[in-house]
Formats: sequence, structure tokens, C-alpha cells
Amino acid sequence: MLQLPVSFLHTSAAAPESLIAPDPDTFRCSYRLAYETDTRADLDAEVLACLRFGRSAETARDPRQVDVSLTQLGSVPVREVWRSRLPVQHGWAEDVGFAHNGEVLFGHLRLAQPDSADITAATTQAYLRIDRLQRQLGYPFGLRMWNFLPDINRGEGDAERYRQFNRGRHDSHALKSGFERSLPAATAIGTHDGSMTVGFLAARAPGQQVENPRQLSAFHYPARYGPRSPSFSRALLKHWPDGIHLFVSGTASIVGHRSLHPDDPLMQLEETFRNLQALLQQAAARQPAAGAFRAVALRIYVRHQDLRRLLLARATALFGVDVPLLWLCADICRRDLLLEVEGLFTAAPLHAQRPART
Ligand code: 3EB
Repeated sequence: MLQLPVSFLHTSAAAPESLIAPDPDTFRCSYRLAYETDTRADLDAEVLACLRFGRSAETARDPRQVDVSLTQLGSVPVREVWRSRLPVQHGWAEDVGFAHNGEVLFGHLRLAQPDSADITAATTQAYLRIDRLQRQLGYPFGLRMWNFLPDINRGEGDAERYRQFNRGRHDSHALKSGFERSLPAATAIGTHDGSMTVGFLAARAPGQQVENPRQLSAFHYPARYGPRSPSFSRALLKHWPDGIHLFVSGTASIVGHRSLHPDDPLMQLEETFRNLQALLQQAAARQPAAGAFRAVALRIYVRHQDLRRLLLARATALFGVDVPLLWLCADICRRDLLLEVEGLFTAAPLHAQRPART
């Protein structure tokens, strides 16, 4: 896997040589993430979670199987597989499918046809159920959440479903004091199949919130974006014994709190890339000795199928040819946004740091 282009990694705090991405084999973590060719095979014992796209959910599912009804764009369909290096235990609790390995808990909850009038209540209930399971299993600290919501842009003004969802999410998170400093990274994306799916990753010890200096924190958005602001961190930095992971939230063409370039997908991509650069710099400033962050896997959500063709060359140039980039067709939570990028980045911890290249 290649490092990101140096432009992506450069910070003013350190010379570029110290930002060379680490060799992935110089450090390990108790789980790893990969895109694999999508097959119908049963899941191996080591699998924590397997996300498949563009399929409707099957019955009698393995609790680790997460089906998301978003069309995957591009030639070879892949599944996103989280594999564990430690033994995995899995099961169901209150309809939440889960798997854990002593260090991380991955889970998901699928609500068939949540009543559209009640998406707020459905969200609060889902989040409280997830929180109960996290505490029962001993992983109380949320790292990352994915929210796939049917018809996210339906409804006008504060009746829009995304805003209703935000109300429910906020009200469940806000039960904890100081919640704005410990919010997980997140994505909220629209689907068309009627069901709502929430996926989550949690840990035994907290991660560190990272915000983006180019963007107002989403939890401080003004009320014009809805009566309750979106409760998520721009990124979450997590130290594992053998690696540092940065969970990057869905990132779009927003500067301050405003959407930019409403009708220009290429400019939205450039602005999104600048936001990602700024966020990585911010994370690097938190961990100056840990070396560069390397993209392990990225997802790009685009509002129309045709956008992939339009953006592919530039996206590949920006993110690097060897960075796995999964294209999904989806509704973005603001109507003027045409795309959003999220992903997992990793950096070597201090003790795995290699000397600069010879
Ligand atoms: C934004 O920055 C764009 O509501 O969980 C990105 C990532 C966005 C997560 C969420 C929304 C969410 O506001 C949208």
C-alpha cells in the first residue's frame, strides 16, 4: 500500500522526511480493515464485521454481516471486512448484532421501516440500545458511528428527516455530561430502501476528539441547520497498543458552516480534500512523533452515479492510486452537497517509528 502524496501529509511542524508513511508491517493492531472481492461465502471465525453494499438484507444473518442498500459504483464489487487478530465473540442483544475481541466492539442495528413521523424517537431508541450494549460488554467509549437513513432529505425545514434524526441523536448523547468533547466520529447518509441501519465501533478506553480548524464543529452549527446540531466529532484519534488509528467522519465541501460550490462537483472534491488535509494536520499536531497518517481505506459517497466518471481521475490523483477508494451512490445530508469522503487513517506509534529512508 502506498503512502499518500506528500502534499497530503505535509505539515509545517516537521520536515517531510519525518512524515513518510510507515511500512504497514512495522506495526500491528488487534484488527485490520480491507476491501475484498464480494462473495457469498460464510464469514471466517476471525471476522468482526463484514459490510456489503447494494444488496437487500438476507434473513437469518450472522450478527457480523451488515448489508447496506447503497449502490456501489465501479467495476468489481467489494465488501469491507474488519478482521481480528484476537479471538472473536459474537451474538445478538435487543436486535443489535455485535462482535468483540477484548479491544474493540463492532455492532449494528437495523430498523425495518422506521415510522417517518417518528425518526427522532427511533433514533433515540436505537442509540440508547447501542449504549446499553456497549456498557454491558464493557466498551463504553464510542469511536465511530455510521448512520444509513432512508430518504434523508425528505421533509421541509426542520421537518427534514436528517434534522429529525439529529434531534434524536443529540437527545441520546446529551444524557452524558460533557458529551460534546467525547463524541464519536460519524457519517450520516441517505438510502432508498426504507430501513435504517446504524453501525458502530467502540472501545474499552476513550479516543481523542480532533476538530477541523477550517470547519465549525458540527455540534456548534447555528440553528439554521436544525434545532439540534449534529452530534459528532470531525475525527477520533485512537491509540492502540501497536498502532494509532484516525477515524475520519464524513467530510464534505463545508467551510465554517457553509456549503461551498453548490453546483460544482470538482470544486467540492477539491474543498473536501483541503478539509481532509487540515484535519490530518490537526491530528498530526496532536501526535507529532508518531509519523504520517496513511489512508487505509476511504469511501466516497456521490449523489449521482455519473459523478464517479467525472471525478475519478482527480480523486485518484489526490488520494493516491494505491489507496483503496470505495465509491457509493447515496444522498448526502445537505441538499447542496454532491459528495462526501470518509475513512480510516493509520500511523505508527513511537516505538514502531523507523528511521527516515536511506
Ligand atoms: C457536515 O460536515 C456534512 O450528521 O453524522 C458529515 C459527517 C455530515 C457526519 C452526521 C454529517 C454527519 O456537516 C455532513
